[in-house]
Amino acid sequence: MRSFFYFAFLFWGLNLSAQNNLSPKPYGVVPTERQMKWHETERYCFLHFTVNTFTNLEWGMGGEAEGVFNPTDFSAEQIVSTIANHGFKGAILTCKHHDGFCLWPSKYTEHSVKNSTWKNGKGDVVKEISEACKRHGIKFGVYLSPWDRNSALYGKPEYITYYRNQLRELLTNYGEIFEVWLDGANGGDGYYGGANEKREIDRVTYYDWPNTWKIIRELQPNACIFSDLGPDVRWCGNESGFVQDSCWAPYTAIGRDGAKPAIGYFDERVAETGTLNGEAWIPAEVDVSIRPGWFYHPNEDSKVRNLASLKEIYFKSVGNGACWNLNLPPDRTGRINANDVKALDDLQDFLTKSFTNNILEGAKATASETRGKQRQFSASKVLDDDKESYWAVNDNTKTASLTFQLKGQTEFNCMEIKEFIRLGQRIQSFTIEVEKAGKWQQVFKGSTIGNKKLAKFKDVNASKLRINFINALACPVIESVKLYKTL
Ligand code: FUL
Repeated sequence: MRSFFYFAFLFWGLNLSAQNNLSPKPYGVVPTERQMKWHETERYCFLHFTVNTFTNLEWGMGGEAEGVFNPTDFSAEQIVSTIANHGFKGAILTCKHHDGFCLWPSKYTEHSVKNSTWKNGKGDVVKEISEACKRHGIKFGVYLSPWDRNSALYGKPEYITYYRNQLRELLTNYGEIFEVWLDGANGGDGYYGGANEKREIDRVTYYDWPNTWKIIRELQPNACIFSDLGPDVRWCGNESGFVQDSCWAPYTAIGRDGAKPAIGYFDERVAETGTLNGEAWIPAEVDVSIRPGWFYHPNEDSKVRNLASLKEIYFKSVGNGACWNLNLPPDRTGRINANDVKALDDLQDFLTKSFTNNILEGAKATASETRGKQRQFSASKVLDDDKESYWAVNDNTKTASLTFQLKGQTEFNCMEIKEFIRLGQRIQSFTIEVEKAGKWQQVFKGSTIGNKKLAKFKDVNASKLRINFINALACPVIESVKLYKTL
């Protein structure tokens, strides 16, 4: 009996290692663990809030009196519960915008909430928002503007120490941070401690970014660093709410006019598409405001994006493999305005009604080929809930198909496809077809897939459909496929 168990165990062990050897090798660059967690976050909110909220500006000059910051009914609870209750999984707060005013009582400046009228100088917006995020189980991120129009030091080497000291405060005192947002807007007119002049900096050398990134890694190893160039997450190249339908997480930034790419000075169009066979895994974040401006302005209360616009952004960001960072600017009371909440209600209603019923549940999946004829790589793996299982084909196969037989005729108009991106982004083009009277009819033609593709097409009624993977950089490896009838 003992030897039976011994052999059974040995066989199981051999089988396991054989399975590992059978898996496809990663193709090109792949995401880190911290980037995988970021991909799963999918959508989160920006909170633009500072003196500008009260002065009606987008970019404060830096000389604003601290007393200007005085929300009449600030509620971190209202702000964060609004975000969490609408399915957003994180919040990134402008702890300091270009005007230099700090929403926390920084030790390194007098230009902060500690000298404002709000809560008699005892308030700390960063603390309240971060704690509300914890209570609601969503992630918290910080925006700390590199450009500081208040600081007399700006433009001098000493400013870099000042900036890093502030970053240390934010990354030490407010719990786990999921993203550090580094803005590319830089240099120009400002108050600068009363000098009131124009200061330009060298975008390539001034900030010495690699050494600042080291501080972030040391203090918050799980935080993704966002900037025009990454290193973990890249700006999508526009503030209008999209990446291109063909979008790679792999990315090689290109400089402008033959110069070396720098934060604040690079070719934005490449950021919208990423780079086929790009040199690093740096997926795109789509940051866009729910209103025309980033900060709250009373005259924009009637200009909040409607459902059609928010839907479009969802499909063109999350549905093209990016994450969506939607800005909700708190108003002068210190809350999210009712008009913005109404727009979020409409969006959440649309998402819930559209994406709750996966039509492929209970369907049968078959494939043109299964890697090594092994069950672990079979077509059915795209239908299970296991994020680590996938359908794969043999190494030399670049063209393959997955066919789905539904239980009966059903109406649908949207397919969600996810590549198993831990092994790299591979698919370059695909089509979706449905069977009608024994003939295949194309309903969608797409290019890249990556972390998630939402392929949206006209309503169609069918019981059989297939995805043709037409071209890929390496053998297709597909984690999951879902099918919906969206509103
Ligand atoms: C830009 C800034 O200049 C805007 O004010 C805003 O913060 C946006 C998210 O990034 O670069």
